[in-house]
Amino acid sequence: MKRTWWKEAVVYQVYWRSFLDTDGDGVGDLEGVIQKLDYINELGATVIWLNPCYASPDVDNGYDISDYQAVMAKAGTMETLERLLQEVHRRGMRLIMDLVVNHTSDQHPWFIESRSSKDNPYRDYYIWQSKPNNWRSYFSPSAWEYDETTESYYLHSFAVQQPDLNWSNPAMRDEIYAMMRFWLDKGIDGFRMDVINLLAKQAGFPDSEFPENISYLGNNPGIHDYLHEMHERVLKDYDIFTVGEIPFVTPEDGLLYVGEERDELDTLFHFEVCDYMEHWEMQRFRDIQRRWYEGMWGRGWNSQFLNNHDHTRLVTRFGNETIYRTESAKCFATMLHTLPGMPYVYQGEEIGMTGVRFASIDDYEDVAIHNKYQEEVAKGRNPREVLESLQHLARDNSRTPMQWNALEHAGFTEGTPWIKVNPNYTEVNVAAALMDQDSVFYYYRDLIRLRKENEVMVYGSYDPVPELDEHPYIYAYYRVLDDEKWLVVLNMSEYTIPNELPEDVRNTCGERVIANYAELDPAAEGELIDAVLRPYEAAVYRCS
Ligand code: TEU
Repeated sequence: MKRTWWKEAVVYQVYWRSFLDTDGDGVGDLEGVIQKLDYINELGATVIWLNPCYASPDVDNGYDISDYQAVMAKAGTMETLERLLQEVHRRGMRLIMDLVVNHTSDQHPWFIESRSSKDNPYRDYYIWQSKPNNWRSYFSPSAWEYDETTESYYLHSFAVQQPDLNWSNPAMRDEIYAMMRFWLDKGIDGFRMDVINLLAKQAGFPDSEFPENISYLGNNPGIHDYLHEMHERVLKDYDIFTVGEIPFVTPEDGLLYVGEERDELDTLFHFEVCDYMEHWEMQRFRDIQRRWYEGMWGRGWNSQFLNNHDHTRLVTRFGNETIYRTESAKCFATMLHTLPGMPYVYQGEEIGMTGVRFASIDDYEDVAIHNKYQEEVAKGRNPREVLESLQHLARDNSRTPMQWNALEHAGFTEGTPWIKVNPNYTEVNVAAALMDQDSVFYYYRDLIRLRKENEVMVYGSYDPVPELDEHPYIYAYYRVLDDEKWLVVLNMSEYTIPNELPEDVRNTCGERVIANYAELDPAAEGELIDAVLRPYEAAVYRCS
């Protein structure tokens, strides 16, 4: 298997607007990221993924770009971004940025030109039809918006203010490739590619037969031509890595995007867990891991994450944010960092930050929840019930400000935060974590350090312990590389349960490498030492 620097990476995702505000406007900024690089470096992350900071009207928090080669004023200046890149590299880390080229902002000059007349040279930079089909957008009932000026409808897979680019137009593609080179020539180390499989639309825009009338297939015809061209025209000329955000794909589909011989992308986020599992489902998760491992291992590379800026925080969604917040945070961290594929740490995950339940829809900031709330209330549904139905998975759960300390606004800003701080910041914050040797932070740091020192965590095979492969709570698997064999044992529940590891396994895999509970004292516990797994107990053993 080909070894590369990025396969060995641990990526830390910085949602800069919620990371640290240094100019008092209540919004995080790039200067704030620079000021916290030593913190990220102390954690041990090797790559930083920076969410979009390009010029934008900010309808969708930077995912509606009006100038790909300028920096959004609230984030800082091009000089700040260049200094951030220098400071990241000076510490031996790398920086990847978002590539958002399925759509632009409706304020992008290209779209302003395109909508001005049917014969404008930029008309076909976007997708115009004389009538809509039944496609839904992610953020509204229809993916089509009527435009008076040219009496036509334009496609927007997301907000109305995010018109889809027409990737069948080579002139438009040329401009995207030039923009990519602009950033790569500055020295960035790759791209996270926003909804990259949506670039190709189904020919003729047929009505959708899918649930919710979504239009997206995992592999629309043409998508691999575009990505292969992108690789040939840009990507192959740089020592970078690319991760595609690719919803709606099976492992077989996924391999078409990231297969090592495909010359397209390097790795991907699939969303079989985060788009479809509202709460933890052990057997379903195991099945997903098995299919993606069997479908890709040795031929393509997977990514492992359980939250990001679009998905609520993992301890709230999948773990236990009340009684066992730190134990479950460490348990899920052990899983993410020992499964095959590269792990991503979303800011705040490393201190066990939780989701929120704001009392009013007015406390939420995300265009997605506001559109959905209005759509549902317009149907006559009870507003309180609608809000409660949306809170669990609301994207704002992960967008509340980073909790640096127990001071006002969690030390995030000296102004008024753009979004409310999670009220638990007085207990859950970085300052408290750094003073507690048993904190989630130091556990993440130890996991990441282990990964750097042990290739088995990166390149080892993944073999579930057969006797436990259907256990409702215990998730146990081996990672094997050459003569190094590790055993991972996780109690993915809030219960103290019998440890059903087979006797011979316990006898041959007894050397603890890392664990989230102190080892039981053999003298005090006698035979009990192996008899139980405590709530969210996680341990990694070296096997002889
Ligand atoms: O999200 C894409 C997105 O929302 C869907 O693909 C769906 O959420 C997916 O299956 C992942 O769960 C990206 C950005 O991450 C998001 O912040 C933007 O709002 C969106 O694209 C539009 O650019």
